[in-house]
Amino acid sequence: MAYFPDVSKIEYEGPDSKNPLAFKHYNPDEVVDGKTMKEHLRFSVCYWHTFRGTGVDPFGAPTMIRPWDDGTDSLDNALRRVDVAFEFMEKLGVEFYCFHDRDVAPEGPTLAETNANLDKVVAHMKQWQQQTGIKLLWGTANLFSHPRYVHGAATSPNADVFAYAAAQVKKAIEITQELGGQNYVFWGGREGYHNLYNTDMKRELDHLARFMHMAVEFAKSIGFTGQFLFEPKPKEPTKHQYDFDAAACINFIRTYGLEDYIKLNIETNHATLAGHTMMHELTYASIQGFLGSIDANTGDLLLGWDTDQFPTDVYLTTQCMLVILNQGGLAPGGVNFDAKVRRESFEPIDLFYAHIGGMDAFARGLKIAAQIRKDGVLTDFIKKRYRSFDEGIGKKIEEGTVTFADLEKYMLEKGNPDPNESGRQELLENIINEYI
Ligand code: XLS
Ligand code: NI
Ligand code: NI
Repeated sequence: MAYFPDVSKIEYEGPDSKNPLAFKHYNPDEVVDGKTMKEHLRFSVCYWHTFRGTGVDPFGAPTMIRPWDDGTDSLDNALRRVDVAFEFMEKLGVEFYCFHDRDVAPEGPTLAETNANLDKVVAHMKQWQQQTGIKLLWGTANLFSHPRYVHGAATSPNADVFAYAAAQVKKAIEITQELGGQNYVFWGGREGYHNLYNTDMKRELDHLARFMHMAVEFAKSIGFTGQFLFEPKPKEPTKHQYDFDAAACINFIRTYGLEDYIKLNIETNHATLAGHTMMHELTYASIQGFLGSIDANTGDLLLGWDTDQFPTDVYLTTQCMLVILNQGGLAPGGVNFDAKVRRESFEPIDLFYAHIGGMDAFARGLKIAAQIRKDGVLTDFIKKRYRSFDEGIGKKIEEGTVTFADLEKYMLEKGNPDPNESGRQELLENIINEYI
C-alpha cells in the first residue's frame, strides 16, 4: 500500500530543474571536499514533527490532513504510521531518522504494558530498517508530555518520578541499541524551573547529573556504544532550562565529570532563543570537542518561541557547514530536521516540499562552505590577523613562558604597542556574498 501514491523517489535533477519534487542541489553521491554529500550531511527525519505533528497550536485545533492516521492512540495506528514513515523516508532518500519512545508507540495503563507496546512497534521498525537500509541516528525518551512530569523528570522533587524517568530512559536506551542507534539524546524537557522560590537548584542539578551517570553506566553494562548527546535549549517549556546553551551544558558536563561520555546536539532555533547565532553555538561547542550533532531547523526572528521551521536560509546553512567542515564532519552525528511544516501547510505533499527544501539548502551550504575553505578566504585572513602570536612576544605568551613582570618590562622598553589593523568585516561580508 502506498501512502504517498503521487510521489515517486525524489531524484537529483540539478539547479536548472523546475520540478518541485526533485533535488536541485542535493546529489547524494557527488563528492565534495573528499566525501560524498550523503556522508557529509547524514540527513535525518524526525518522527515527532513529521509523523505526529497535528498542527495544533495554543489557539486552535489540529489542521493536518493525514489520511492514514485514524486519530486514535491504538497500536494498529502506531504500526501503520511506521509504514508511512518508511515509505516517506525511502522516497525522500534520507538515510537516518530519530524518535522519542512515545512518538512511536502508545502508553499503556502500566509501565510494563507501555514497554510491551514499544517492543511490538520497535520490532516493526527493525524490519523496515533491514528492508530499506534506513538507520537510526538517535533515540530519546519523552520525559515532558505526560502529567507525571509536571515538575520535571530527573529534576522533579518527587523521587518516584525520577525513578519512573530512569526506567523509561533505560528502556529507551535498550530500544535504541536494538535498532542500531548511533547516538542517544538527552533534551531537558521540563528540566528547569519557573520560580526559584520553590526550587532547590543545587539539588536539581545534582539529580540531573546522577541521572546521566546512571544512563552512561547502564549503556556500558549492555555494551551500547552510541554517543550520548545533550541538547541545549534556554527556555520553553520552563522559564529557565538547565541546558540553557552550549556554554551552560559544557559547564554542567565538566562539573559533573561527564566529559568523556556526552557531547552536544545543537539546534538552531534554540541558539536563537538563547540570544546566540547558530554559528556561535556550533563554534563554541566545536572548539572544545563537544559538537556531536545538529538539529537543523530555524526560528522566526520576530517570534519569541520555538517555531521549528525548516531551514531555507543559505547563509545559515553555509555558516553551519563552515563549522562542521572545520571539525572534519559530524559522524556519528548528523543533520536532523527537528522541524515542522506550518499549521497552514496541512497536506501530506507539504512534508516532501519541506524536507526537499531543507536538504537542498544544506547541500548548497555544503558546496559553498567547501569552496570558501578551499579558497582560504576566511582562514587566510584569520591566520594573518593573529600573526603577532606566531613569533616574538606573542609566541611566548601562548607558550606560557612569560609573566606579567616580563610583559611590563617588554612594554616599558618598547614604549607603545604596534598599531592595530582593520578587522575588514564589511569586506569579508562582501566576499562571502560573492560565494552565495
Ligand atoms: C524541543 C527539542 C526536542 C529534542 C528531542 O524543543 O528540540 O525536539 O530535539 O527531545
Ligand atoms: Ni531538538
Ligand atoms: Ni526545538
